[in-house]
Formats: sequence, C-alpha cells, structure tokens
Amino acid sequence: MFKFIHAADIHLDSPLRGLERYEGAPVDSVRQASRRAMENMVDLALREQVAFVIIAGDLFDGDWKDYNTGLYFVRQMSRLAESGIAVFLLKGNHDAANKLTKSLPLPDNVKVFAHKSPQTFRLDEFNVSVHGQSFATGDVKDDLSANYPAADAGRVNIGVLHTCASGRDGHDSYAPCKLEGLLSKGYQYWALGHIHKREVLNKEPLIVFPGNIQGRHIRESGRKGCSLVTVDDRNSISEEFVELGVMRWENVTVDLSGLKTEDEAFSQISMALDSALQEAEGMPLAVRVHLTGRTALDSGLRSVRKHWTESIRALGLDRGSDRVWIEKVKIETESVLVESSEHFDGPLAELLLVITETAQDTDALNELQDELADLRTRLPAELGESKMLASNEWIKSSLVDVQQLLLDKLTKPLSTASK
Ligand SMILES: [Mn+2]
Repeated sequence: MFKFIHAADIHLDSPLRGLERYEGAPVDSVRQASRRAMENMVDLALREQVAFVIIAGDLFDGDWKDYNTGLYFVRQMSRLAESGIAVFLLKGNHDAANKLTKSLPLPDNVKVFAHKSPQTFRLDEFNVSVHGQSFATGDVKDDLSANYPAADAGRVNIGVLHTCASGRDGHDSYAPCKLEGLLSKGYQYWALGHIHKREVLNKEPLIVFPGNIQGRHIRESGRKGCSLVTVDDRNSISEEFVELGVMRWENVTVDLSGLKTEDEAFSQISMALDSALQEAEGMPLAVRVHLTGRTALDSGLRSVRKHWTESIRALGLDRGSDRVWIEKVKIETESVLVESSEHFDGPLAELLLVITETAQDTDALNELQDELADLRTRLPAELGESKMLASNEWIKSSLVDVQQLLLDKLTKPLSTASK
C-alpha cells in the first residue's frame, strides 16, 4: 500500500487581481497565500509519508518576476528530497516550455515531463508507471492524451495531463480530450490539471481535477486543496480531498428586503458575516458582499457607495482584521418604486424606457463610450476610476444606478403631494 499527492494549478506567486488596499486589510498575507498553501502541501506529503507528488501543470503563473519564485520552489522540493519523495512535474499553458525565460537546476527528486512527446517514469519500488507530456507552448490545441502509451501490464498506471477536458466555462480550451479517450488507455488513475474547480470526472477508474491549491480571486471561491490518493495492496485506488489553502474567498449575499434604516442593514450584514465566519471554521475569509432585495435603502446605497463599502469594511475589521477581508461590496438591490414603475405613464415611463433600452443597445453603449472617452480627457489624471469609464459593463451598471436614483428623485415630490 502507498499514497501519493495529486495537485495542480499552484500558480506560485501569481499576482493578485482586484486587490484593494485599505487600513487593516491583510494584503500581505493574501499575497503570500500561494506559498503558504504549497508549504501545506509539502507538510502533508511528509506527514502522510507519500510515495510521490504529482503536479499536473501550471506550477508557475508565468515567467518569474525574479529568481525568488524558483528558489522558493527548489527549497520546498528539497524538503521532499530529504525524505526520498519524488515529484512528477508537468508544464501547463502558464508554465509551458517556451514561456519561462529563467530557470534553475532542480533537485534530483523532481522529474519534469518532456514536451516533445509523452514520457513514462517507472517507480519499480511501488510498481507504478507515470505517463505524461508537458506543454511545449502556451497554446496547445491538440489532444495530447491521444499519443500517450498503452498501460504497462500488471502495474499501476497514472496518466498526468493538463487539459480543459471537453471544455469548461471560464477556462481556456487547451489540449481538449474526451472521457472515452482517457478510458481507452486502460490506466488506473488520471491526474488532470487546468480546471481550478475540483471535479471528479470518473469514479472507476478515478479521473480527477483536484482544483487549485489556493483561491486567488473571488471566482476561485470555497475550499481549495489537493487529492490524497491511496493505492491499497490489491491495487484498488481511493481519493480524498485535503484542504491546503490558507484563506478562502466567499460570496456573502445579504437580503435587505423590507429594511428601512442603515442600522437595520448593518445588523443584517453583521449577522451574515458572522455566519460565514462560523462556516469557515477559523479559516480567514476574503468576502465579496452582495446586497440584494427590494428596499427603501436602495437609492441611498447607490448615491453613497463609498460610505457603505467602508462601513461594511469596518464591520469586518470589528470581527478581527485577520479573519475577514471585505474584497468588494456589490449593490444589487432594487428600489421599492420598481414595482410601481410599470404603472407609470407619460414622461417618467418614457424616461425609464429610454434608460432600459440604452442598456440593451450595443450601438448606444458604444456611442456613450465615445462621449465618455471625450469626457475622460478632461478629468484630472488622479481620478483613477476614470479608467473604468471605458467599459460597456461599467456604463450598464451605471445606467441601473441612474435609473434607480432618478426614479427615487422624480417620484418623491409626487408621493409627498399625494399625501
Ligand atoms: Mn492551465
């Protein structure tokens, strides 16, 4: 019986995106997270005395900024070497053979798969054959698995492959392959990489995407880690997920329906943060707060976004700055007037219709974009936000703001008059 670790998509030292610095924000610990997660992986390997570790592509995020990323990796691998643990390293689209301009000599225990054709490493001690092929370039469109060799008879065969499988949302389509193709090789386990969300594609034999070992932004939310695979003395194989991440990204939705005051909203938000923290069981969280629901607070939320964002950050800090970091606050509420807006007629209805239609009309959005581009040249350069004026997405979300705010402003005197 032996165990091995199957990890992928480590993206070591990958730059953080959308990271806003604010007083008390644990920016540095977030920046170090991919390294700490890798240390957890090495600790797990030592603790479980695994036979070997497989890294199924995208160990590195791209070319190293400096040699420190490489030196850090070498140091971690040498910890494994001291315990006689081999590492099988495959290069993916991010760290393809032609992408890294810097290199370092790797410890002897690290075996890198060739990129010109599939290569097999045989570990006689464990009766294992590990087959794989690295990416030669960052843009492999062929099914690399097609050329993988047939299984070695009487051994435990493991296929290592960086692939989008049959295609997955949000991931570039590299080295696509079909389940039947993988099954036809007769291997006992497929160690896949590239898709950052954990997925068990097949149970018998196991075909697994372990997901990345540490989430790097809100689209990589939830628990992140690796597969710990056990091969028993009858060669039957089981796999379990082990969390390696040192912090989690989570979306927290707070329904403000029916709430009328800021204090009511804050206590609702506090409760939501507390329950997210409770679920995290001590793991630090980076949270994107989504405020939803039909509420009288809607226009206030939209007109003083900064106040709300910073207030929610304050609520987060109050729970311990190293426990929850508010990444962003998304205002997705609706005005209480929306319901009645269908019954408006005359100029108000016309106005709302124009705004709705503009948001759906690409030509109109492009036209607005041109006009905003002109406006942008007249804004002071230090207005960093002005960069965003260029995107249709930004214009669309602003139109929602405009609609809600106008509705609120224009109907106020009406409702007062009717009383
Ligand atoms: Mn990849």
